[in-house]
Amino acid sequence: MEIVHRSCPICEASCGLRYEVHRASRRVLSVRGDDDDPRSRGYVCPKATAAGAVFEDPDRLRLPQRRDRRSGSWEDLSWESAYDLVAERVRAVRDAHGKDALALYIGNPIGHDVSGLLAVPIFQEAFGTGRLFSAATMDQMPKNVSSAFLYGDQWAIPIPDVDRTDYLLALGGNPLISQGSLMSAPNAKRRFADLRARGGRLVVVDPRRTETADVADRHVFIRPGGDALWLFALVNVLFAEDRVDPGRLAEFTDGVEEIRRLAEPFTPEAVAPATGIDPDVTRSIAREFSAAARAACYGRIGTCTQEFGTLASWLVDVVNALTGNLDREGGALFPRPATGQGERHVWNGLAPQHGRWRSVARDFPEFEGQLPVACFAEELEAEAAGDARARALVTICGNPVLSSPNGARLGRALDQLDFMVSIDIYRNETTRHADVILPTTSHLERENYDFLFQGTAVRNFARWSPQIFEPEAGLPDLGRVLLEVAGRANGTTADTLDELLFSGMLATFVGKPGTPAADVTVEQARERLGDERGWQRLLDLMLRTGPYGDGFDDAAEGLSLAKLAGGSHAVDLGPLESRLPGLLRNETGRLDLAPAYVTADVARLRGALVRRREDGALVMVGRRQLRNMNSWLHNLRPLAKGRDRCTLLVSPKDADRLGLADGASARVRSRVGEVVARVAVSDEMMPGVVSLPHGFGHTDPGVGLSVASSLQPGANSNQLCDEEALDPPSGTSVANGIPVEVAPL
Ligand SMILES: Nc1nc2c(c(=O)[nH]1)N[C@H]1C(S)=C(S)[C@@H](COP(=O)(O)OP(=O)(O)OC[C@H]3O[C@@H](n4cnc5c(=O)[nH]c(N)nc54)[C@H](O)[C@@H]3O)O[C@H]1N2
Ligand SMILES: Nc1nc2c(c(=O)[nH]1)N[C@H]1C(S)=C(S)[C@@H](COP(=O)(O)OP(=O)(O)OC[C@H]3O[C@@H](n4cnc5c(=O)[nH]c(N)nc54)[C@H](O)[C@@H]3O)O[C@H]1N2
Ligand code: SF4
Ligand SMILES: [Mo]
Repeated sequence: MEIVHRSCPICEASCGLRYEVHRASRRVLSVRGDDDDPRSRGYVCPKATAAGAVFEDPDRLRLPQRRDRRSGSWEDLSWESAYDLVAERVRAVRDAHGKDALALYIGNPIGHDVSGLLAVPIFQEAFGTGRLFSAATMDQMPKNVSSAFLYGDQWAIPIPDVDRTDYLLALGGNPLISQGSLMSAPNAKRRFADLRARGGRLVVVDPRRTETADVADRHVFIRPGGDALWLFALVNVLFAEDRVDPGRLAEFTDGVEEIRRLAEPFTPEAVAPATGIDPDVTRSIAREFSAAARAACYGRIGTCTQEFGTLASWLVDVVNALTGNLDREGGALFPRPATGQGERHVWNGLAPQHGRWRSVARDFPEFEGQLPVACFAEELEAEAAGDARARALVTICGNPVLSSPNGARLGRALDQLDFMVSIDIYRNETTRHADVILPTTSHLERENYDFLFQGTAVRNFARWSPQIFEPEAGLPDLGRVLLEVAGRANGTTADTLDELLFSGMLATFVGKPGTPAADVTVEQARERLGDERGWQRLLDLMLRTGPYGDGFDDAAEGLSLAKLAGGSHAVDLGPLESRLPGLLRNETGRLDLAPAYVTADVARLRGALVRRREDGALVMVGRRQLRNMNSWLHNLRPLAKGRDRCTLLVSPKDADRLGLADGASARVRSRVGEVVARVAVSDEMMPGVVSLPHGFGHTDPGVGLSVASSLQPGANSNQLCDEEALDPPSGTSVANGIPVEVAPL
């Protein structure tokens, strides 16, 4: 028996875990919270067992699989023949139809695998396709767009300083369940209790009285999609009552007057019908927020995947900025990743890129290289995209048939492809359509570094996690598979791409003024990093040149991969600190708080002011639950067992009106689809709003998820999500606020 410490690879919180393992028998004996982890301090949720359970899951794929299109049966392939087959088919499609005939979809778990994150840019470049889709346009893309135009970096996202604030105004997030997102905060419950214990207040704005609302000082129901209107009303009150004071930001911030003008129509009275929020409540929250010594406004999924996602995401930062809470302690601050990717010297000098090309079927512009996932299916269809359609697809760690709009249509479109390859550890609703599935290591079979979530955490940290088990049957890391596929499809090798990546990164990170490696030459850095290829070398380079790095001096205090690997817990790098204006990536060094790209959408928002809701009209929102992680943990018995969790929450008023009994089945219909779900009547729902979790719908006979299909299949809520409904500036789908009709079955 051995004790190994690792971070949890399931959600953003990345809690520190303590595994008890028996390596010889390849068994995980227990998983507990790591009391000595400075971030999570012993916290765990039920999903913490998942890494072990996935490792042991007999349904997890260990060898490449090939599907016979005629019989539908699957056979094992060797790695060599799988790579060669994929390369040959990809090349054939590209040669016949051009680069854009290839499409890529990238899903969420790549965020938990540094090998994949570091390889994916070169993979994308090697494919060179304009048809890149990802889970981002069902997630944080509106925040990326807002940050791209405010700060010049789509990943410069201000994170609420939850541990030091006196007033947290949270819209459209449920951190008690999610453990915070774009606010990675293990044990959110404890943090909120501490906030209240020091005299602070937590206010939650959500169409559902969530678990977070239950521990808050105040909960306010809001009509889905109403956040931009309501945040503008807060801004309106701040100006009307002379409460605007950007503080230190005033010196380098423009656009405040324009915001005053834009906010004029959005008085608390004007937004009340559309938001459902009493003007007195709006005024009192604006007053409390501006009066608090330190306050943070925060928005998450409910403010992003909705009709006005970009405006709402932008206004969250505007409210913070106007009250002097942006970029200050106890407000919202920018993290500083140890790997240096947010540093100014990494900037390529370009303004945010968008509209360089457009989707074929809908003529929708790309943003920073991505097209909306709402356009995914149609770009593959002969009917919609004609001869210019995509004919081959690579999916990487994603299950868009369950996670993106109108999965049934997407499923049919996948079957029109000439060739599809999925890099994934399961045969699920999406990957079952592939011709080849390439599995990669599961979490305990690989080393990892918490790369992405350094940029979203409430304190700066660095965390290395060791491999616990040797990969089974020679399973490669995700990063290696990406390089092998990209290399072979381009007549080169994975090692050549690795070297290309390395030399490019050396040029970017080494010898830059103001960094620990300012005086180091590329040759010296190369020598100190050694010849061993692979992502570890790339990561070491980033760490040693990063803001906390040792500058390649082993004797210095700073970070290196070796130093991190010598410890067993996360390294705490301190609280978030002010970074403006130095962080801004533009030539002027000034913050434009009212960027034209974003404010252009205010005209559309004004239209929502006059819209009147029909009596009895219902909209649907989603919700996350403690034992789910999007679609992919339902095959683990400990997480899937128990009562039906894919229930439709309905307020007593609506249930009464519609004749829906608690526990009975209901038919839920939208413009694009229909699902059946069991009703749970609950006064936690705002009247006029129903809630159904996403990620379920494991009813497809072709999937290899024996537990999910039998224990907790549920219904695919995205069957109701309309691919035509999106937030235009970001291309993000309206997954919250879907017009639906509900009737007893
Ligand atoms: N209606 C509605 N829809 C939503 C949302 C919502 O709130 N409401 N949320 C959206 C959000 S925020 C997200 S992030 C997306 C997620 O959307 P996706 O990323 O498309 O879906 P997941 O369910 O996370 O699927 C993850 C896939 O990765 C695979 N996988 C897991 N671990 C590994 C690994 O270590 N290696 C490899 N190679 N594969 C792995 C799993 O088998 C699975 O196929 O869903 C979005 N969809
Ligand atoms: N247990 C668990 N944890 C997770 C995940 C998971 O699947 N399970 N997924 C992870 C991922 S990928 C992500 S992105 C994060 C998401 O993290 P969160 O955003 O914290 O999680 P959600 O439960 O989706 O919360 C969205 C909330 O928005 C509300 N809402 C819906 N529409 C509106 C609206 O128009 N306005 C407002 N103000 N609120 C609205 C919903 O009622 C819901 O309470 O969680 C991460 N953590
Ligand atoms: S909250 Fe749960 S799933 Fe997320 S990192 Fe922590 S233990 Fe893992
Ligand atoms: Mo997400």
